[in-house]
Amino acid sequence: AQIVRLEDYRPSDFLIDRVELDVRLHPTATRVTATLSLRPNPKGRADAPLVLDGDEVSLTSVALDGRPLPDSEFEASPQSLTITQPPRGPFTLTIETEIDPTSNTKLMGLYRSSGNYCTQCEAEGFRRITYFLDRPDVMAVYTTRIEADKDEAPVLLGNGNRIEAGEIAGTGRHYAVWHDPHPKPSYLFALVGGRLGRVGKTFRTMGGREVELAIYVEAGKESRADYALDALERSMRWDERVFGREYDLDVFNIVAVSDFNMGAMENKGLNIFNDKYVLASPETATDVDYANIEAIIAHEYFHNWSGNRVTCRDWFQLCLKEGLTVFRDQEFSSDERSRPVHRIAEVKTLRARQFLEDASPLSHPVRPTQYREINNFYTATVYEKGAEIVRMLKTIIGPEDFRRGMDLYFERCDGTAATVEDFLAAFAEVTGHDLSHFARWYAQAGTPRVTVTGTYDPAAKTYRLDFTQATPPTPGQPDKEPMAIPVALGLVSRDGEPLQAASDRVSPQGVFLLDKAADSLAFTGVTSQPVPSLFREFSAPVRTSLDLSNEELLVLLRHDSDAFNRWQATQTVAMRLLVAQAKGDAVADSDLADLASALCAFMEADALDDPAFAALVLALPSEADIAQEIGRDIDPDAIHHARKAMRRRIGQACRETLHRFRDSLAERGPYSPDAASAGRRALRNASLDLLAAADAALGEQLAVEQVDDAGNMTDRLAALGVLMTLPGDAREAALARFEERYRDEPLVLDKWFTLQAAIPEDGTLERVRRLMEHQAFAIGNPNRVRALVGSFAMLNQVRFNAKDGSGYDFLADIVLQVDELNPQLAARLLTSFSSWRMMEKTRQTHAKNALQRIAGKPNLSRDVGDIAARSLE
Ligand code: BAL
Ligand code: ZN
Repeated sequence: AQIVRLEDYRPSDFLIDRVELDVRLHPTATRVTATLSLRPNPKGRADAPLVLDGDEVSLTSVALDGRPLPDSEFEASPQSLTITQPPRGPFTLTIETEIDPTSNTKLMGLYRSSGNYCTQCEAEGFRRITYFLDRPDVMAVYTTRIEADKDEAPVLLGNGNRIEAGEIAGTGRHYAVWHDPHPKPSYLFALVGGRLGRVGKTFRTMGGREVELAIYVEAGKESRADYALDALERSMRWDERVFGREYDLDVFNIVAVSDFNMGAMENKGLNIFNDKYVLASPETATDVDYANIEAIIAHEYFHNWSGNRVTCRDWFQLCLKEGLTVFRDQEFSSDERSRPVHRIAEVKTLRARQFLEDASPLSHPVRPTQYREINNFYTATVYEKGAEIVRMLKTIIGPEDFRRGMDLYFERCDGTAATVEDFLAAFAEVTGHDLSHFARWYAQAGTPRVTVTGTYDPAAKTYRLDFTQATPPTPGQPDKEPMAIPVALGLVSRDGEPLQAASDRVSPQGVFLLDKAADSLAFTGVTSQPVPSLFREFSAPVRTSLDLSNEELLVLLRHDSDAFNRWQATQTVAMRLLVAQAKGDAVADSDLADLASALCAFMEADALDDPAFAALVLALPSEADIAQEIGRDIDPDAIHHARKAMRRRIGQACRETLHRFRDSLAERGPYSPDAASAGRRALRNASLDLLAAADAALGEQLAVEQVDDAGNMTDRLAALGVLMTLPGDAREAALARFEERYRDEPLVLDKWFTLQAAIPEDGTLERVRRLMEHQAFAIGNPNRVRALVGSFAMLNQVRFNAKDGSGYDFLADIVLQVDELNPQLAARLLTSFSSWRMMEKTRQTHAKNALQRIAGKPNLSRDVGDIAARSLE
């Protein structure tokens, strides 16, 4: 397939100022008339033909300035429409096309979900609706007339404000006209037509304008959108307060649909959401679901400025909107919830997804320089590492200059399609800093490793930290330059007393900038041998090697003022022991005992001060995290056994405390999704999990009781999850009761699919195959496929990586099957092979065979072909 390169970017030869669309919705033959006001781009080539993009559209007619064009003046195929000799001044082009939304299983362009019409245009879906200059630097003002059968689609929504609506007498049809005054790229276009319920409220902006907020959902589920509506209002208020950003239309609509490739989409004034990230009730959604809804509602809303008002020049700049907007939604959630708890959750995700990607053949820079299929670059690297870059920038320049830089960026780039350089220029200007070295974070792939050693001189009362950094080779980048790494740090005394140490290379905020391959930092006035607390709040997306003993790390658990590092210290100790055990190295029993007793002591002393934090401390690194840490010759079975044994050990050691938490944290009042209540549930359920690891019979009894008696989905699902680790009739009976109870709740049955797909037992693959026949499963629905097949591949380390290759073969079969319907979904599933080269030899061979079988299949989509080829490189 053709490779698109950043270095080949050139401005469009034509611009489109206005778009008038007339869309007559029909299940299989929707007619679209697009009237485009075009003009040559002064920055483009003179004498160039006009080449519009298309994808599976069928042309009915084309007219130029009202004159129907004869065949000799244009060339049309489903992929493009070329006007060979366009005028050299402004002109209008009227294009009539026909599309079939019902057979659109790719869920890109205009398609149907549960009978409703909806669109998804990012990245290149608009060209599946009409021929267009489908690139983000072509920004136009859109007016959209939508017409539909009144019964089939009583609700008609478009971008911007509704300016007209009416009936078409005698036809049973009606229409609405929507106008969006803000110029936008085609990827932000959206329309919806369907039978939908609505919840809404009025929001008054900081400038005093009234905005009608509304969320549309499946009729009968309106009350489940209340939390999302509340989150939207809080997001709007927060963006005014923290970034000074005000909303700019009279309405803000959100529509939830059940067939959606992504989490949600930030179309101007008309966000379209995967219903998983809108619908919630205590009976159907967990605390994690509520937190995700809050974060994603905020994320899409924040795009109104970081993405829509300022958009991307080209798709290589995707991180410009995504990394920045993830950073903004993370900050929002941290302000609404507990900052350290949220930071730990962010870092867990970053390591599980982005570090994994960066260590795989799919590794790429935050701003890639080439792609075959842009859909494959909506990655953890672009999103999560992209957010870390913005966070580091703020850490380095400080919060005041960060805000001034953001203001300048929004002001200067408003209404434009910008680049990463434009973003950095705003901060360089307000600070006077040269950010060219820092910019390397966008260009250089791979996770840097920072190695630190500390030396104490008691006579001189000095302490020295020696740092080195190195970034491993990644595809296309064999040699790496040093990065600009902010190290937030402090020194902790062993007895918990404050240490008055000074270093002139550490900023007043406690940040040292490591920007060379090796550097040292000296502290004076250090009166006792300290323990360094490095990368506080995870100040940079790096791996670290520290020469600290387990004992010293456990000092941090007790005494560090930085909550993130208290958690990190425990994780590091647990990881060391788990890796050693999984590799078959000798592990001293006393080391295990020390970890267990440190955890028990921590729980006795501190857990109830912040139960959410305590639950995170109790959670051991996942099997996938351990595999990543080992990095080569991985045996997932050995990892599974090591982790299971450590859970048992901790459960046994802390049994009494865990029992006490079960009682003292029991739910008293009605369910509330707030962070403090969620934290108590998290600790209580983490206690159940460890108790069950220590005593299966007791665990089964407690878990069965909780599955049946729980007053909310969080507790019910947590208990059912515990039962997944305990084979037997009780588990199967609980699963059957759960299925019966939620048989009409697809989003809840997804959770039921996921739990079963992750069971680390021999029979799981058969179970997954059986569940694919379940009435609730649908191969065309991304949520169902991800819940069952995706969870098997991503969560079930033992069975997906089965030594006989059966897990890989299964996934390959499904990827090929899904690819015929929905290439984006298929390609996403296929990324679960990304760490195949780290496996031991037998598994590697099976994985390679499965990948080669996929790569060799004729007529693969570009999405799957690209991932398969890069995975094998
Ligand atoms: N722009 C695609 C969905 C999102 O990141 O918001
Ligand atoms: Zn986004």
